[in-house]
Amino acid sequence: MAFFQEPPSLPDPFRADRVLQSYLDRVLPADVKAAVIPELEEMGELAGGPLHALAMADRDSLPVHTPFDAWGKRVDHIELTATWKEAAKVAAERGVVATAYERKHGPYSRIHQFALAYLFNPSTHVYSCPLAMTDGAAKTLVSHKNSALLERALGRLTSRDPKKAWWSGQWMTERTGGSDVAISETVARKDGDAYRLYGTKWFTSAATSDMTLTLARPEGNPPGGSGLALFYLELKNPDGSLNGIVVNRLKDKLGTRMVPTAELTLDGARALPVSGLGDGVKNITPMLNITRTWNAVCSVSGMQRGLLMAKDYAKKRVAFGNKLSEKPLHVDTLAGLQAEANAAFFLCFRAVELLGREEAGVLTEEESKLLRAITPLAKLVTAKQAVGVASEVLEAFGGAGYVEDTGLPVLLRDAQVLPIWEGTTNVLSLDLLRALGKSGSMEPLEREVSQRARAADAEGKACGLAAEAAIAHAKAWLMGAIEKGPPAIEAGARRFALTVGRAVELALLVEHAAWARARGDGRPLAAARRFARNGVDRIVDEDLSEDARVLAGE
Ligand code: MFK
Repeated sequence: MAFFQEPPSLPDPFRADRVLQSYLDRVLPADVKAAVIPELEEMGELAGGPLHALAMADRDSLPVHTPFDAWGKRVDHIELTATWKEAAKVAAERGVVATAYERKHGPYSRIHQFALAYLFNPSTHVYSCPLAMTDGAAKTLVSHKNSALLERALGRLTSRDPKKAWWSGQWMTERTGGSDVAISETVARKDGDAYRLYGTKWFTSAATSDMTLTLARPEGNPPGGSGLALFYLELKNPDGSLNGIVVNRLKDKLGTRMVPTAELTLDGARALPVSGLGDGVKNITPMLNITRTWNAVCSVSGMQRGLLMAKDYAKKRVAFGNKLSEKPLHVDTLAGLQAEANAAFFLCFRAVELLGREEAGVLTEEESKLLRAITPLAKLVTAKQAVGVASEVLEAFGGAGYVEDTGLPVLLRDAQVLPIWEGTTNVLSLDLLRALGKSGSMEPLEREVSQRARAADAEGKACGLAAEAAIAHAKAWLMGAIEKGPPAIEAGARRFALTVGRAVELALLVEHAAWARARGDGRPLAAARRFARNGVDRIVDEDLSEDARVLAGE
């Protein structure tokens, strides 16, 4: 009889996720856990069942932009995919954003919310994008205490009723650049009690949202980020027509293909200032810090999804006489990846924990400095891990990982955006330096590593010492670079950030390993050891600038 390979199947992503379960066991008080776990079980069943089945069946669908109706009238209708329509409904009903604002579990509410998002995300073809921006918009309106806008939008952004729920966009990028936002060209002209915006937004994710936050320069304002203002804008007029917005086209992207990313012209879009008429870049940072946290959560959940599939497949696929799960080299390869994913999980959820504490009003001053630094760190480190792990996951399937109708290549395509949007690795490495300089976050980071590392038991001690050594090396490098001047600091900023981030990851893993071993679970220790051997310290002490110059000039 001809051979046909049994395909991989996705286990229930909550029940199969021992790291998430063990983490929740450790950090949540019993009453919170009792309330949260049933919701996560339900989300796991949905994400591993009907949502995953729909996402697989709908794999090739794309959003479709219809610029004109049959009679030539400009309509700019964007039709979403079936997966996205269902994801919107489930996200509202299950409170994937709302949970954070209902705050039923005080400082643990963000853990609750992001655990839901973590399970939901990989079965939705990146519906996490509008959710992240919606969460970021809600947070930004709350931060700026604009009572009229809060009254108008907050209840909708955090609604559990799919018919009432609003989604938000985040329009920052213009043709002048996605990183250097301060040189944005959009202008804002006063019109009665509002403003009219004129300009082009070059990458607007989820252009089908109900509202957006965006930046524009009020006429007469000076150049630079402080001359921009933060505006609130609803996409539709009361009669359903677009609010001075033309959709020029949807982007044709490598991944996130269900996300309707549009190039827009703003031609008199009516908008309201959120917080004064300046400091736009600074005023939008609450949104950036939320979407960056989402990015980290989605990086980790994407890695975990790929590994669940690869491990399932390894138990089925036979080569050279054995299952892959019995092949030492395959097992060794997957172990290295699992260690990366586990370490990333703890860094990401540490950022989530601190955010929840901030919102519950219990964050200490030290934790506040830590949160400022850990947010860009978690985003930049986990995004890089997500791309590396996704690439290896595809390889673990051999040729099948490269074939579209297995549903596997999308894991890599969708991972590749994670180090790009919401601040590239380099921009976030520089943001970390900004946080260290401005908020004095280096010592809190060092203390974070040493306190966690010192929670190690005898078996984990060597890993704890490796984490402490790496962060000490990073600090020593920074001190030396400061003496050499800005070019030396900037050239080494990525290696510095990756070292600090990986040191924090290892220390958090070591701490959890000690807790888990005391309860008979040796797996986190195995992950910590393996992660330490994958390499934590990326610092290079030699001056590489001459090599860099020579190679750049090739
Ligand atoms: C999977 C889920 C994720 C889904 C997301 C999906 C949606 C995707 C949509 C997008 O991709 S939107 C585009 C995202 N764009 C970015 O993330 C921008 C990247 N560039 C930066 O982050 C630059 O660093 C920045 C634009 C902030 C640089 O601008 P400036 O004007 O040179 O900033 P400057 O002068 O250093 O900082 C202005 C102020 O903001 C300073 O405060 P002060 O005025 O009090 O000194 C900074 O300290 C402060 N600031 C900057 N970044 C901050 C911050 N404060 C807190 N947190 C931060 N992250």
